Amino acid sequence: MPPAFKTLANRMAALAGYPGFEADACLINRYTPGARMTLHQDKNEVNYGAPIVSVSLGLPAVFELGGLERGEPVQTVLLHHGDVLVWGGPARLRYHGVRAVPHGNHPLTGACRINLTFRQAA
Ligand code: MD6
Ligand code: FE
Repeated sequence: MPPAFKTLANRMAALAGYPGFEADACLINRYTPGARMTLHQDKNEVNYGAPIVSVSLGLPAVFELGGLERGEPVQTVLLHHGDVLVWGGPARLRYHGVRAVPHGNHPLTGACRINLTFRQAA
């Protein structure tokens, strides 16, 4: 992982109230217009004590944040280029997803959205 990415993720987690966070994994997803991610829980890590740090780049997208059970109502957050969302603690296993990315052209990424999701997996 590029050191600048790790530093960013660790600092954002600390700002959000997770000072011990040490990112050791980064999933990168590229969304073209129309692509979406259905509601899910991030359950692949051993360590649910650590938060998820999500960095959005490029085209905007509507992020959905549900509850701890599937079927609970969702809150929506519009994520723009450069936004960082951190969820952890009692929110760590909340269902979440991304609605279909709208058509558009971002000056830095073109016709796509890129999401970097940092975790402390170990
Ligand atoms: C987002 N991404 O793109 C949210 N989850 O804003 C995720 O929820 C996600 O990108 C698991 C694995 C990769 C992801
Ligand atoms: Fe996720």
